[in-house]
Amino acid sequence: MGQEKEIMGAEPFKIKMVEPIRLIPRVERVKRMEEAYFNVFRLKPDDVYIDLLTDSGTSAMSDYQWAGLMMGDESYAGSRNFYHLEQVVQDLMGFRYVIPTHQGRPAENILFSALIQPGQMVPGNAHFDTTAAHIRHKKGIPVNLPIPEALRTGEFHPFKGNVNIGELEALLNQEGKNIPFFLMTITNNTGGGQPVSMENIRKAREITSKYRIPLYFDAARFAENAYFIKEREEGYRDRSIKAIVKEMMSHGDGCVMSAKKDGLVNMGGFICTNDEGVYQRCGELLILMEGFLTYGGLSGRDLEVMARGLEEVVSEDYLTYRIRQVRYLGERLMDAGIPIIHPTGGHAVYIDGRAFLPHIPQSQFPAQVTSVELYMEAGVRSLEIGTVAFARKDEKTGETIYPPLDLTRLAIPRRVYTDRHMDVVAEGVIRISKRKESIRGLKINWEPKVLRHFLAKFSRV
Ligand code: PLI
Repeated sequence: MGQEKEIMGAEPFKIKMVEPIRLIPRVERVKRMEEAYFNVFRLKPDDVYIDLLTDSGTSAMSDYQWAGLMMGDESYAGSRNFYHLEQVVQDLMGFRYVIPTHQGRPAENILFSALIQPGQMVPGNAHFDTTAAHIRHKKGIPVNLPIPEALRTGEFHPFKGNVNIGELEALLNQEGKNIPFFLMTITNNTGGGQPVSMENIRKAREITSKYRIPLYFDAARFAENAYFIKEREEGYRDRSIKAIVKEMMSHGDGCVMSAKKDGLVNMGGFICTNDEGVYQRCGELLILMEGFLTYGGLSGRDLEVMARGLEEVVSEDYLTYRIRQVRYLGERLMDAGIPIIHPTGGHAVYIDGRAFLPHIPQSQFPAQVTSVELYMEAGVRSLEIGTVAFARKDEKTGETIYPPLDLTRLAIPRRVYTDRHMDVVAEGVIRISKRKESIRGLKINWEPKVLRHFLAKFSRV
């Protein structure tokens, strides 16, 4: 008997509970979309067949997590579930202080309130929309420094999430005194869920240390990032995911975390820091905004399932299944000639809206149009991460500054859908592609002042 390879590749779980979904008829989908002002956030989930709006807070919990719900200690101060969470996070990430919050945004709000002075710049590889909005809310200036390959959607690069080291060094050299911290987002959600290499993290650490600038992670998808390092980076193949996570985090001073992603929970987050002063300032703000240090806006049972989710997410079997499913959808689309960000990232497949609907100008939101059409075609809800989300008016000239990428994101909830669901999604996109010449653009009729994509109302051009 030779060394035969094990048969592998199926989901590393079996399904214990199901939630029915259904495809409402096409005429109703068209009506629902018009009633929602062509904004997918305004759709009712009962009218959605396959919901790829986000991978945030949409994971299926395991039996181990559900069992943990019953172990909630709802004491106002000192809940034992907080200490479990603290121990898991310290063991996983190695940071000294752990502050629970109810999701990623309050973590950003509190940490940034503690660190940013008006007028300061916060560089990063790719800030997410809420992150950039929170930096601006503290009167700071978010600065994205992606590598050039990140903007070339069809080109392969193993670590498109990397920060541009040359530009980072130049900025720190020029503005060092005006920079409270550097934020490394792993994986980069805005640019395709693309990972950051260990080498890039290490180099960013070297430069930020030279200028005495703390390095924080936006760690929402840290486990997916670690998986790509193991898969693609020289020297990590034989390291465990946990060891890779520990090494990544050893280059940072702390993190903000939306546990709604790689925490495998429906609600939860935290801040970590090694700096006692920062911990104290954040703790005071936490009590003001979220609650006591040992619950941070969550019930004890929520803290427990978060601790258990973090234990589970670093399983290599789970991550192999997870990344493979995202890749499967990407491959189905690429085989049909659909322009997507290549390679696929950790949590989603991103269609390049301008390449997909080249006859629709960016001012008429091709990626938003794709998202709207996909709902009407197949009942699939996706999300625009492009012009609607990121275009801004230049304060001086009043001109629109367009983001470099206009993307439709198909974010895959964790442990929720099967490959057959992915086939339906791919089929929906392919059908749109066949009739795309007849598709028209959209215009905005109303928008709120911040984070307009959540609520904006559109109509057909
Ligand atoms: O949705 P929150 O407040 O738990 O987390 C905010 C947040 C911070 N950083 C990153 C990288 C995110 O992706 C993020 C939230 N993302 C959402 C909601 C998404 O749909 O991608």
